Amino acid sequence: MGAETIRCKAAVAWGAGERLVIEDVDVMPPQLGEVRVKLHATGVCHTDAFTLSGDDPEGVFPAILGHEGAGIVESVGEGVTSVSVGDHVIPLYTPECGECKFCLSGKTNLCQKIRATQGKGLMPDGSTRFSVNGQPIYHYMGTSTFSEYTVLPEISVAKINPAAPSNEVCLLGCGVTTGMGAVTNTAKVEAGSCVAIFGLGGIGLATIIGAKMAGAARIIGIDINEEKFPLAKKLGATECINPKDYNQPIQDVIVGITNGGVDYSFECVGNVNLMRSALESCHKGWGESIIIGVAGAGQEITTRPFQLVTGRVWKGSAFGGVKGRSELPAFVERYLAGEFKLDDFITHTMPLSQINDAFDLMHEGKSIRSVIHF
Ligand code: NAD
Ligand code: AHE
Ligand code: ZN
Ligand code: ZN
Repeated sequence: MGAETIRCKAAVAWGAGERLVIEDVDVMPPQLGEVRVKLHATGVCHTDAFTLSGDDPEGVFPAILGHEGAGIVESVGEGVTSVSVGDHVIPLYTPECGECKFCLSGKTNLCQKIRATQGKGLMPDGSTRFSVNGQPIYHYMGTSTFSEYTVLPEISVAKINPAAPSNEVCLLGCGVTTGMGAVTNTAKVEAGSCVAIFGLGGIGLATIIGAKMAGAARIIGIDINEEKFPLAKKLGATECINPKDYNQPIQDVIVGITNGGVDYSFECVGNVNLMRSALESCHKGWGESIIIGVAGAGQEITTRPFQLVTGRVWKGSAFGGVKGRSELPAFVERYLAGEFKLDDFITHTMPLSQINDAFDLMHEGKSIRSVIHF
């Protein structure tokens, strides 16, 4: 007999700018090529707050947000072959079908197989698996991890070592992988490099870990909240600076203290002015700036084209350029082997019923990551 609809608790975003509401949500069984996952834990990433704010051009409501989860496969739909009931998985907002033009290119992790429907808050067949009292609720980033149960396409889960603790490796579903991957997969930072990291939240701190692992000689952390500095230094920042302490543009400060600019910079905030600063902090001739932060609808980046003519490079990175199904399980193994820690990121834990606190803490600058446990 096939799986039944499950009624469970989920945090529903009914509208932009509203607080989430814990609802009894009906979660349909997984359909062809889909799996239903029981979440054990989920982190709260700034991108969830970004979409909830109404700034995301792809934001649709009502929706179940959340994209940084870990859990176990509860049931599988017809035709599913790569995962089984009981497998431990991390949901992927960047799937990996292995057969689309993007997957086959060898140049990107941005699988496009289901991107169109995912961006509309729908499953690949154009419908939704969530409802409240019969009203359909949209999915989010193909993952919707702020729910006790969620449904995902099979290509949107990475099977991981069951020994990994979900309450920590959920952070590999977005923040930590994004920062580490941006260093190794996107920038390909070399040993001895000089690196500047703008924004020392979950993403920036993971970028510091990646830069230290890559052997960067100098890692400059930049944030307007100095409470972020001690952890940044513990993780590997060689110095931290607050742009508010200077009466000249922060890029001029960085160029001045680095003998001409950094080899690599990373924007981990989502502020288009800071993206310009990050680019212009780069060394003439070769410096590369990686945009990780997500900016709102209508925002655009600017710089003098001369900055690029003279050799600086602007790049972007989504999920750290990491292919989820083929590369993420190895991140879990490296974590289990003790190569890097995740507990430093977890400043708060709470049950789903208190998820709004996680957003408040983020906006107050008091958290790195809040982890919701189910
Ligand atoms: P966060 O809120 O934890 O951290 C943001 C940090 O930026 C904070 O420490 C804050 O004090 C700092 N900051 C704010 N304004 C600043 C300024 N003007 N100058 C310097 N520092 C400033 O957020 P997070 O979860 O680390 O996410 C960071 C950004 O990365 C967000 O835009 C998020 O949407 C984006 N993101 C992108 C990807 C991707 O794949 N590209 C993945 C995850 C998150
Ligand atoms: N929907 C937004 C863009 C949001 C965005 O850039 N998302 C990142 C991941 S952020 C994770 O915390 C991403 O992966 N982008 C690639 C993609 O295909 O969405 C908008 O501006 O429309
Ligand atoms: Zn995220
Ligand atoms: Zn693909």
